[in-house]
Amino acid sequence: MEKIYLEILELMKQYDTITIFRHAHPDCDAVGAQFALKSWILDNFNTKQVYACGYEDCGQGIFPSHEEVSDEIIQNSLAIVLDCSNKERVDDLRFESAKHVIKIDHHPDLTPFGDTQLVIVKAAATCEILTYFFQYFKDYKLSITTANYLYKGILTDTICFKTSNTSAKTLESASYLAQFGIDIPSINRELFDISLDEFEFASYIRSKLICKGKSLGYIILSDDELKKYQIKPHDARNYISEIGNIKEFEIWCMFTEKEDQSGFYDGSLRSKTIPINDLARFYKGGGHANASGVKDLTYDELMELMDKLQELIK
Ligand SMILES: [Mn+2]
Repeated sequence: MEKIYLEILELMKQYDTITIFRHAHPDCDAVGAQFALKSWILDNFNTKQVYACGYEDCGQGIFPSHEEVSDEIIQNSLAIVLDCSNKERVDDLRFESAKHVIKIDHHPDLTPFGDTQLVIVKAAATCEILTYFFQYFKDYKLSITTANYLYKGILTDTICFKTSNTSAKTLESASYLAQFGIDIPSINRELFDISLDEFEFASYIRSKLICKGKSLGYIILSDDELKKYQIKPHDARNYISEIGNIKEFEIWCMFTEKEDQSGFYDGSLRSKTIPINDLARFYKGGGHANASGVKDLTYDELMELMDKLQELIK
């Protein structure tokens, strides 16, 4: 691993302009990694131009907004793509025009891309990988701002250190970051406190739970319901955690009807231990072994998927 860390640092030193990308619909790990890397580079190489690219912001936590960057800047830059396993999902495909592309990610590397890759599938978050990297270069400055961004990414991708990929190294990384004086309770509040509206939506969702057998539960939300609560399908699916701590469930899912295509559903699937990503890929999705997504399902396909998931449990 040391060799690749040195190679990446060397590339950062070589380029005057660095553009940092991440996946579409960014979560806290994606933007946490993006702004952590940006602040670390600027803290240590203050003459460089560093840009956080992308078109969307993250709906959770407090992060700076994405920046508008010209084609020319990107073409002359070193591009670093974070937390994104396939290039189609990068939130700004212009990264491909950069002089050199580095991919740093923790998702299964099914479709490698870029000129240099740092992929650690065992890491619970891309922010965890960056923490290894910054820890390796201990002589460089790591500010409390950088530590804050990284901690937010690790905390959210592990759902507060509860996911199966939370390892000793994950906790060591969090512990390392804590040494820089981050405010742990206030980060928790920033990321996880909910508004009264959100509380009411969560209560509604709980009332919509359907159980299939003892070990499988799912929720389906129609476009009308989403409009009534003024919530976007993607944001609504984040509420899957509302049914994530039911003892009886091995697998639980949440589906939302598409805004622009009535009768079609996107879904999030979660499991305690049973791998579900192979099945998810069959339904135009994929992801981690215990957390995957599916896309563009008709109601019948959705029911068929429920049958197949039930078979996986047996
Ligand atoms: Mn991630």
